[in-house]
Amino acid sequence: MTKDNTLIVYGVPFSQPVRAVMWLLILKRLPFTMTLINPGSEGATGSRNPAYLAKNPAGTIPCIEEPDTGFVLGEAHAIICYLSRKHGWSDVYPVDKQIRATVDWYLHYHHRTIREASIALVAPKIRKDLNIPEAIQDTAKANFTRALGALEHGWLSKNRFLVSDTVTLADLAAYVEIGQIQPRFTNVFDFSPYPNIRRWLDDMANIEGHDEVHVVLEELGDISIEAPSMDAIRNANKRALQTLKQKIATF
Ligand SMILES: N[C@@H](CCC(=O)N[C@@H](CS)C(=O)NCC(=O)O)C(=O)O
Repeated sequence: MTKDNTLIVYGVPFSQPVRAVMWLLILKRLPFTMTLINPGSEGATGSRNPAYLAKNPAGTIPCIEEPDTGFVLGEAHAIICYLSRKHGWSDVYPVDKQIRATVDWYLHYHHRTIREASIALVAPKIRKDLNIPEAIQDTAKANFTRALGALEHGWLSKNRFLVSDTVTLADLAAYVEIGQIQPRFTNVFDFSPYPNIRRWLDDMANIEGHDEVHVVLEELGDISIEAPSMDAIRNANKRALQTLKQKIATF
């Protein structure tokens, strides 16, 4: 890809599904530029601004754009599968039909289950604008913990990673949700009853790109006692963007 045709990723580093896309791109060393789009905002750089809605009518991040073709794609899992198919990244999205289908199984399963970690534990502190009712937070927490049990006693009791003994797209998608609530980051969940998950979290922290993608959480720190200020969130995103730029420059 020439410089002008560098892939554009719309989003902010704090967003979980944006992190899944960024992590894949760093792991595979595909250069990209991030265009900041603030979730939920109607302002000029907001995900609910008409200019962005024209690209992604759902008004969500992430979204990618290929400048050479003008092709635009939303939904993190559609994006990571598309990029993996396009570039032949068969290590993370194996061509074996059954293994690929199992990765897809997890990616579909994720949405109302593991993804609920954000609604239950993180968004109430970070996205005050969403005003998430307590009943919804409770349901999300129940959905999340049931799914975490499925990972603990099912998927991760059979393999080192979710689908096999090597990392796939399923692991990246799952970690951006589960990893964020660990004591080392936001510290809002107790993992002591989950030994397989703890082992997997440690393994995932050694995967290329983990540290750069999670700078935003390191900057934000523990949110278990006090919700971070808007300034702290903004600064964490800023610092994360600098790190990403430095990393991409090394590709
Ligand atoms: N299923 C979507 C979820 C994307 C999503 O929920 N993103 C959030 C930020 S983490 C967002 O854009 N929210 C828009 C809003 O709050 O209006 C995906 O995986 O891409």
